[in-house]
Amino acid sequence: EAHGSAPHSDPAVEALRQQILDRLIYDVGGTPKRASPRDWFVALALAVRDRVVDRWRAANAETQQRGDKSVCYMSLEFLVGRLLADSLGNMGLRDTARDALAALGVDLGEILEEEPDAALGNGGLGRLAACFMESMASIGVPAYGYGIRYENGLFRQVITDGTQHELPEDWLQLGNPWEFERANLVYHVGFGGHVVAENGALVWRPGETVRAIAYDTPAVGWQGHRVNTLRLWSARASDPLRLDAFNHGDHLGAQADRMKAEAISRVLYPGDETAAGQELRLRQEYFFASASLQDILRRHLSQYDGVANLPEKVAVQLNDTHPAIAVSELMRLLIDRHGLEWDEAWRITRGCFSYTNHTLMPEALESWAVPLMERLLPRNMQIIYLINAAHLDAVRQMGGDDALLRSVSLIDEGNGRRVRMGHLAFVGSHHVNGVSALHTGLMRDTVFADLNRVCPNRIVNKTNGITFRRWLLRANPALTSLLVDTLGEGVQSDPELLQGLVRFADDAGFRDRFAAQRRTAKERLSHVIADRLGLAVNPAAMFDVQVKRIHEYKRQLLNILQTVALYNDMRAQPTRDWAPRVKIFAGKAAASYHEAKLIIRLAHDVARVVNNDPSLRGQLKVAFLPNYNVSLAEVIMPAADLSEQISTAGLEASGTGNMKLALNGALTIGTLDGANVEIRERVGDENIFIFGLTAAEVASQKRDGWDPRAVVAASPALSQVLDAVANGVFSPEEPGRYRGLVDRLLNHDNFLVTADFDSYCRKQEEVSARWHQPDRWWRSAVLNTANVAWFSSDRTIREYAEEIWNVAPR
Ligand code: DL6
Repeated sequence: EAHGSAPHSDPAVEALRQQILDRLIYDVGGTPKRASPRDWFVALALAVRDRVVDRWRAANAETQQRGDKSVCYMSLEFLVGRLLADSLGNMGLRDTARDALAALGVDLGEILEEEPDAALGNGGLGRLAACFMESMASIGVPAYGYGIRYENGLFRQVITDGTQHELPEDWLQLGNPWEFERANLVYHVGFGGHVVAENGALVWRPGETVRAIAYDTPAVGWQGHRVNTLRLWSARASDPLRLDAFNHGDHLGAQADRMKAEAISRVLYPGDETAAGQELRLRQEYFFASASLQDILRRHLSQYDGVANLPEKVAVQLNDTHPAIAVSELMRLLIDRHGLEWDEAWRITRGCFSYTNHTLMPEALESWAVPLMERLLPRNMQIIYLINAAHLDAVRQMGGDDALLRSVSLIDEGNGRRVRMGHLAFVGSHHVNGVSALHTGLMRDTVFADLNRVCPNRIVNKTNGITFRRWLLRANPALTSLLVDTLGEGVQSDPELLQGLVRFADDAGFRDRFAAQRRTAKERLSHVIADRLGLAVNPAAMFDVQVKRIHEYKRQLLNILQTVALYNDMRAQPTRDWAPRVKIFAGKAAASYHEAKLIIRLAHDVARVVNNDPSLRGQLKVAFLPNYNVSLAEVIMPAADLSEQISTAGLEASGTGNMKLALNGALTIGTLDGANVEIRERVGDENIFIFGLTAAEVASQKRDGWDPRAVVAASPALSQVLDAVANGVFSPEEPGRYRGLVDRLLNHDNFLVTADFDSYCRKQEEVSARWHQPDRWWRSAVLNTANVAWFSSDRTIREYAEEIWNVAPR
């Protein structure tokens, strides 16, 4: 055989083997003898992509031919992670690829590790967008995901001496075999300049124009059912080089325009503490909104005579307020470029858009200073004023008083005039949704109460979901094979079949098999902990896991303080039969979020003391795994016994890690917050550990005023813990390191850590007691997996399709 390996007897394997070799030789330019694992990864990815492309073309052609409505999911974030395992799994090629590579002397597992994560998102919101892309393809909803092709995704977290450092994540450094650069799909996006009257019309003359170039990545559905497009925009300068300046020796200045334009797609979420950072963020939002809408209109007009039927053919979902400027931009394009009258343009705009809210935290509700908008997007600002005038007129006609007008206005007059992007998205959409039942209720009752009054019935709920293909089938092959053995192959396609596990929950043999698969996953995670931290943990111990962004409202601090309390108790009562635990943390703090970074530091300081205390005899370990990303999540989720979902009630919109962990059989300890409420409804009260104040209690306690010092004084355990932390027991080299942190708790405690502490510790005692009864523990674990099918993102997408988008899955 020409390339030094023999043909395989299975024709499917042989075909793929040959295709991989061809790709290696003709695209990568390698030879089998000298190919690196990275070369093999690229060769395999390209071979798989070839097969995906045929389905992709067919799906697009069919949608166009039938005139089906499609969804445009606009999101500044798509936290995709790796794609090779996903594509192989969904195309049913995993075994074939393993054998084809083996025939070439290459190990598939090793090759999969070569792929860098596409980390084009911060956390839940971005990962939700990625799960939705997979689900839309899987259930046959024609869709485009629109976003930005950031050269640097979410930063790489490096921790030295407990301190987080942010390094650039250079995922494109070695190229990206999945994407197609569409050099012929280029749009111009303007910034700045002036609006002038010409021949009775207003014309925007931008001061600067940036080109948006499309990069397409196929999004493959389950069993290759459908392939959709993730279209990400890259920014290029219109004039990359000022040749005169260059020739006069100003080599850097000659490229300044290029740097400025390309900065738009350089990094995900540029720091916005400076005015320059804020402006860059707004440029990103407008750049991707404008390019995406121009693309949508171009595609529509290539098929239809006009834009009147756009709402029948396209549903545009705004993922949070980041793309909200699209509302005024579509108006601008329809009026200025396509010559529509205002009313018709507004009918089309409102007919197309719907908006998802992902947070009620005041600091996350976007607004832009009017002067910045006027300078950067002068025509859009005019249009926003006009939308607002019409909107406020309607409210006035309904009898709205000044207070109501002020509250529902798109312009916040209270803080130096700012455009409220949530209001713009709300007013420009036919539906607005929250992401869990509790969150949607709070939207109606709090932040959007007045808008809800003037636009009744616009707010609906769509509880989040996760794709089971990635978070169960791929992440947890051991559990999946047990499920397939027990419930049949069909369970991979139809999560409702998981219900069939209920009757096995009381079967001791099954529970043992369930626990045994868990053990496999825990051993794998133990190796990762040993590799990355040099820490030996016992896979038989309870793996108590909190993995998510580090944020005060998510209350990693509560977990750390409970860890210290447990540490104190274990030392005070060394002979008690403690449930051995490994406390596992992972997550990134925003670069400028000092309190969150201090929490990371505290976790490390506590870990150092606890992990080195021989008196515990290994009963308690603390591991903070650095650089949490999708790939690491895929290792942690299957290995967790206890899932920490302990946010201050009312503040976590939904959570999706809670769903991933419950699906893999972890028991939740949590507050009645976000989707925890709905998880409890499904798994049953006896299979979840709920503690703490409810959202209503949190609100009334804050309203009535409360004294955290009194709460601490009444809790001996908490007093002891805070004393130790404040006095440098965990930071002897800098005893005052946590004094400020403890003072903040005693004086303000905005996230009610002290208020929930005792209730949390009592619940943790119940958790330990349950761990001592393996029959009961594993029964609960099985019932978690059995009862969470509803949290499949296929269900979420079906609801969006039917109730918001009016799109028929095929
Ligand atoms: O909806 C996805 C995800 C929820 O599960 C989380 O509860 C929520 O915190 C997150 N929201 C954001 C919004 N951030 N901003 N802006 O990430 O959305």
